[in-house]
Amino acid sequence: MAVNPQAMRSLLKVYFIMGSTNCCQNPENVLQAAIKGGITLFQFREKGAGCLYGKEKESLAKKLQAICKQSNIPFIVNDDIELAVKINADGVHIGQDDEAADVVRRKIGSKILGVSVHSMQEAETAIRQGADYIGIGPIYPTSTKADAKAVQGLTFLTELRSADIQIPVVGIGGITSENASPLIEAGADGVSVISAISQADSPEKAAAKLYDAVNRIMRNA
Ligand code: 3NM
Repeated sequence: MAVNPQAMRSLLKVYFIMGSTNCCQNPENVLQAAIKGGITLFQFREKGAGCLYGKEKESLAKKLQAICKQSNIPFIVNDDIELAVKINADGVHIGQDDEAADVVRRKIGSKILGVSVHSMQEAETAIRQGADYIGIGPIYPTSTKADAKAVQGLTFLTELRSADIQIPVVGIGGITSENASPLIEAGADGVSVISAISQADSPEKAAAKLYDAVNRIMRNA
């Protein structure tokens, strides 16, 4: 673990994930609007048909990183540990098909480390190997990730919290401001979204609505 769990929990509230293929507008404008709306953390995830590679990918990463820096929003890189280290990102997010979390932890030092998990065993391993937070999903049906696993609803999240696993947790998959509340009630520290913000007519308003939805439940908790 490299980040104070309390600080990590606040950062997870509205975790926006995006790459160039997720946007119908210029990604820089989308990110700027999302920040205005109140996102708390950003992940650069450049994946899927038509995505950028090499120098072009790095160039977009640096532009988005600079936008995050201006507003003190930590900038996380999905999967590409080399890129994260090269541009001195604030953290990385990895899945189960990537290198083991302890190997990644050694490469990134005290940067934020997030790991996607789908079972109790994967969660325990991620925690032991130094994850700062875990991501679980898909909570609801999503068409954004082609190889997403079966929809799990709140079952796994509820199981995790009943087992008294206290690591910061964020849910992902099909989340919108309309369906975010049950997730927070079930013990998630925040929501991560791609299309709810990146495909919105107003990414700023969409981010603000998500922020309100999450905070409304947290204040009542
Ligand atoms: N990971 P949207 S679902 C990137 O289940 C990603 O691990 C998932 O996009 C998982 O907010 C997903 O548009 C896509 O549904 C999330």
